[in-house]
Amino acid sequence: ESTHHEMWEKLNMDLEAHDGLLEVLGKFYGDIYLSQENRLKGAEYLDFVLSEVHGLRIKELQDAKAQGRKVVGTFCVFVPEEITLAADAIHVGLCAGAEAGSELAEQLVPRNTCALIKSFIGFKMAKLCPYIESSDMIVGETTCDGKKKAYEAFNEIAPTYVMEVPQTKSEAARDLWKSEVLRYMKAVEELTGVTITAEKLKEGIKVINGKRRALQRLTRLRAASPAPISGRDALLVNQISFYDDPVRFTAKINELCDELEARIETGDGVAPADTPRLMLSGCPMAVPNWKLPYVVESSGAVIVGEESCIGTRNSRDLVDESGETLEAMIDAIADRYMKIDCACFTPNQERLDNITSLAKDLKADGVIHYSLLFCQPYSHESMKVDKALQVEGIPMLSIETDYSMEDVEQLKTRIEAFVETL
Ligand code: BJ8
Repeated sequence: ESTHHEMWEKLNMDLEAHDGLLEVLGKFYGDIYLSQENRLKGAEYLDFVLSEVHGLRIKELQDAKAQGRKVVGTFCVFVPEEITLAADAIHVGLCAGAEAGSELAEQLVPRNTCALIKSFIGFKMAKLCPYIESSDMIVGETTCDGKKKAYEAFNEIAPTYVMEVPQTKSEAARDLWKSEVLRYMKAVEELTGVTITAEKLKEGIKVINGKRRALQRLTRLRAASPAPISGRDALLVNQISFYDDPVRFTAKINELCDELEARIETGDGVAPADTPRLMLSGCPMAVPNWKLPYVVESSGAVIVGEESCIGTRNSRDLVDESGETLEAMIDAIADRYMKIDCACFTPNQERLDNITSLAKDLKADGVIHYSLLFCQPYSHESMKVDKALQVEGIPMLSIETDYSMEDVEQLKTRIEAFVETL
């Protein structure tokens, strides 16, 4: 503990406020996670990583930095992790899911900004995030208006490199995106002093595909009834995928999947087989945003999937591994990332198709669409998602909320009423 404090102090964090945050989080985690019944043995890994998310993992980053490696912090699944890895750098997610610092953030961004944006700005301003402080390069992207304007403001307090993500899936958009992937590759090479070779990039692609395959395996296993893992734990797996070392993470999640397979064989689950099965869809839930899954799973339902960037949107597509030249691999990476069906794209029919087929694959009885307050892209699409699901006879409930706990009772009432109709 005391060595962690020294490390945090060196990172110029606000120790007192940070201790307070860890205490609140510890209690929150106990209530939401440790209280679950019939949890998997593999959840020990999740508990450990989460308990050391600001401790041992930051220590690992610091040790790697001492050996000359660089850390790249990101806010969006569009930043190609394969390239970061190929330059021997470490790729971490910086999105935050807690309200701490949000009031400070309102000095830099308008009040009617979504909670996810306010949270990462607030964490920086309140000196609460050891990942931001450990990052040698912070990468933003032109996705929603809220984010792209926020990075201009954020750049004043933390220099931010911005990738231009196109808004359509046209050929011209794909050309722009490929040029952005190349520009990112150059920037990472400059940062690290490492020249990315075909061999290194091939390895990066292999490692990140491995991580995605493990997550895909988890998704498939959740089609089983009774549900073998809670939605809370599955969300945590996805959240941790943005922080932990990818090779270690992949091994641990494959072990967890072995345990799930054994459970499924014996018909064991986290809830009785007749428990209504819900899929979540919409905005990403950054750690420690566990509010909605907790409310849903305390309302007589079990969550069987997350159609979100901290969920299947980040694991569904792999990079083609057949390319042997650097050029072919860059093309494969550009193509894979252009498949991301973020609501920032127009039109975005793929997302509707992906949601309906995922809901069917997971045998979901209903879908809860989740938009953060003030998130235009996902709020708009919630209406289209509702219509697309209606055609398939799958009921949907649309929820708009933020990170505050004030509406928990109200959410519970609405979700219970929805679950009763299933
Ligand atoms: S690829 S979903 S990670 S942009 S919730 S900040 S959209 S106002 S997060 Fe995202 Fe990349 Fe898309 Fe995925 Fe804006 Fe909405 Fe806030 Fe959002």
